[in-house]
Formats: sequence, C-alpha cells, structure tokens
Amino acid sequence: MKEKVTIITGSSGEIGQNLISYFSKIKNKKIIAIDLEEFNNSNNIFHFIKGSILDEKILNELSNKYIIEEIYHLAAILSTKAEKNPELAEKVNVKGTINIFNIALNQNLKNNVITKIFFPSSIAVYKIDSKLSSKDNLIDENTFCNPKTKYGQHKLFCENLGTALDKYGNELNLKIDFRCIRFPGIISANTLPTGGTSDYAPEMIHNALQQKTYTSFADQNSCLPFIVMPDAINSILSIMKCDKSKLRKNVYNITSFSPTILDLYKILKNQFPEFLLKYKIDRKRQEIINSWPNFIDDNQAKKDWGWKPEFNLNSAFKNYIYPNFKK
Ligand code: AKB
Repeated sequence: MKEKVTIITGSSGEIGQNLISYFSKIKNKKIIAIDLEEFNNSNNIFHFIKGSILDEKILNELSNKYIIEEIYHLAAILSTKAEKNPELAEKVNVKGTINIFNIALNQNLKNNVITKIFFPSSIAVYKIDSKLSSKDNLIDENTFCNPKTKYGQHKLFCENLGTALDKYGNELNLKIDFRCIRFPGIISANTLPTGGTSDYAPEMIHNALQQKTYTSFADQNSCLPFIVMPDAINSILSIMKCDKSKLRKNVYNITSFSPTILDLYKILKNQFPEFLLKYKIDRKRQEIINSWPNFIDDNQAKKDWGWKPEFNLNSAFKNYIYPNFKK
C-alpha cells in the first residue's frame, strides 16, 4: 500500500518555511519538502530532500513511490534575480513547473488520483500600459497581462499551462487540479525574501526594527500592493480546501494594502524616531515597480472562496510585525 503524501518545493524559502510551520501541527499530514538549501526549521516533516526540481530522478522516485495528493510548488527565481540570470530562471520557473505538472499527470495515470497543485503566481504578470490605464486603477485578473519581466512571463506561461491541463487535460485526457493565487508583495516578520523587486518593503521594515539605516533602491512614491505572511498562508490554505465546484477560475488576485515607500517610512519613523532612510535608485528595479499595478482587484477571490485579509496596514504593524519580529 503506497503512502499518501504532500510535496512542498522551495520549502526553505519564505512561504515554504511558514507553510511547513503550519502543516507540522496537523497530525498525519506527511510532508515531503524539497529545496536546494538546507532545511533550517525544527518542525516535524516526514522527509526532506536536498535537491532540485530539475532533477528528474528525484521526481520519478517520488512519483513511483507515493500517492501524491497535493503539491505546493513554491520553488522559483524571483523578478530581480530572474532579470540577471534569465537562463537559470527559465529552467527553474518554467521547466521546473512543467516537471511538477508531469508528476501530477503521472499520478492520474498510475494511481488514479487528481493531484491538487498550488501555484503561487504574482503581480509580475501585469504590465500597466500608461496610455490605457493609470498605475492607480484597480486591475482585475483579465487585463494588462503582458509582463515586462522574465519572471512575469514565466509565471503567466505556467498559469496558462496549468489552467489548460486542469480544464482540458493532456492528449491522454489526464488531468490536474490547478489552483493559483497571484500574490502581491509579501511582508514577513520572521524571514526576508531574496531576489524580488517588492523586497524593498520587508527590507526597510527589518532594518528599521534593528535600528539600522536603510538605503532604498526605489523612490519615495513607489507603490505596490502587499499582504503580510499570515494572510498569505491563510489564502493558500483556503483556496486549497475550497470545494472545486466553487472555484470559477483557476487564477485569483489577492491583496490587502498599498502603501508608498513614504507611507512605510512615516509609520516606521513614528515607532523608531532614530530610523534613517536613504535612497540609491536602481533604474532597472524602479522600472519593474513602475510597470506593476498599485491596486489589484481581489473581488473574485472574496466571492468564490471567501478570501479576506485579517491585517490592514495599521494592524499589520501593530498586531503582526512588531510583536513577531525575529532577525
Ligand atoms: C518579486 O518582487 O519578484 C516578488 C513578487 C511580487 O512576485 N515578491
């Protein structure tokens, strides 16, 4: 009798660590975590594999040995790093995701299960065309999907492929259950992101909390949508447990607050009067920020699976970031 497992790729990354902390409290959930980086989490998991999602030997072994009920495919190269390493990014972001889809199709063929895949997409799939819209307009899932960055292109391609495999299956009529959230920037109190463009917000906050000066790579009017990590984790859990018949889409926006850098600075300065913010603008990163929307429309997620952020801008600082901050 094969064991039933859940796979988490990119398990040592920000979302991975927080998701695993949650899952390790659930009895009988057998988590297999995969990452290139050592697993620095004391949580209980069934099996950790130090390896790559590009290693087909690892993936085939998992596929043959287990019944894979769910895959949280979090491994990715984020926007800034992907612009600097486009070939590596394409391998990880596109080929890696195709490998995950293939495992799920194989599960359907061999074990007759429809594997649920959670795929984190991003506001990077958007590029605001300033002739047609303002960065301040509310952008829904269906417009301005014409990404400027490699990372955005990879995410959009995988969203479309996952949606097609969920709706129509492959040539053998094998299917997957593909559930995807387009995340805004995520702010965590206990981890920092690497290689992203929305990183300025968590970096600034973590520096202020450590009484350090922060040099921002984006100007003071830069604005993006954000959520905090507990809301990101709740969103993943909610969409994954939602009855499939209620999901009218495969891909949903979610958001909570959209501060400018100046707004964040004012909040932090109020709490830490010594905090100093300097600027050294990185033109390429600034252009990426300028191409992403300030506000995204998450009404569809609210209607279909009850998405509602617990934290707004003020409560995020007061009730989550300040009390939970860890270096
Ligand atoms: C990035 O900045 O690349 C990510 C994202 C918004 O997807 N944080």
